[in-house]
Amino acid sequence: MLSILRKARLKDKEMRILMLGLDNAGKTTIVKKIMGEDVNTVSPTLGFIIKTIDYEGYKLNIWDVGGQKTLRSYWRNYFEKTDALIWVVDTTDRLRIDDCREELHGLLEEERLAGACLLIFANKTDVDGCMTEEEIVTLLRLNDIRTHQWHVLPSSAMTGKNLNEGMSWVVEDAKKRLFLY
Ligand code: G3D
Repeated sequence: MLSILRKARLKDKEMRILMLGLDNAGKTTIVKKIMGEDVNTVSPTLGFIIKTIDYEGYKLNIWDVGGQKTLRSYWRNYFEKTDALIWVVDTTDRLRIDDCREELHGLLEEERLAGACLLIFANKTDVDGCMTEEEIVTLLRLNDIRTHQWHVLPSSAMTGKNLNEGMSWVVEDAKKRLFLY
């Protein structure tokens, strides 16, 4: 049933994308940058924000859900009908990378996210001394992921690096899966 609904929505050229990650990773700033909004006036996401982006004729509904520890138990309320999951990592935050890995791997066990592809934005790569893509792959144990189609991209919400490339991967992957159901 879910796959039929998903198919119908893809035919309507509509996708539901959930953007998650620890707080301060840059989720809201990424959404703002993609939307062409001012990225210098971002305040922490306390609840959630839904933004609709028109991308290559697709309507992308992006849910930006707050990542503070107290809010993480609410994430599961947003899982239904998710086509793609974008996981945002702060590459300057070495102290919380273990926490970040545990939250990500926990999320991937969620049944309702089973059909979603996973894009990882290794964000804030404009900052000197940030973790490299290779470090992120190792520290988040991305090669252990067998349940989801995943892709990692170094990004910057400040310069816009790889944000369009990321959205494009998400759209292409969802389109491909349309023929698999
Ligand atoms: P969140 O929505 O994941 O909680 P925010 O994160 O989008 O609120 O961003 C948290 C802080 O990180 C913000 O700084 C924001 O400007 C900064 N930030 C986000 N993305 C990048 C990036 O790619 N590069 C750099 N250098 N900074 C980034 P403040 O100072 O407002 O807390």
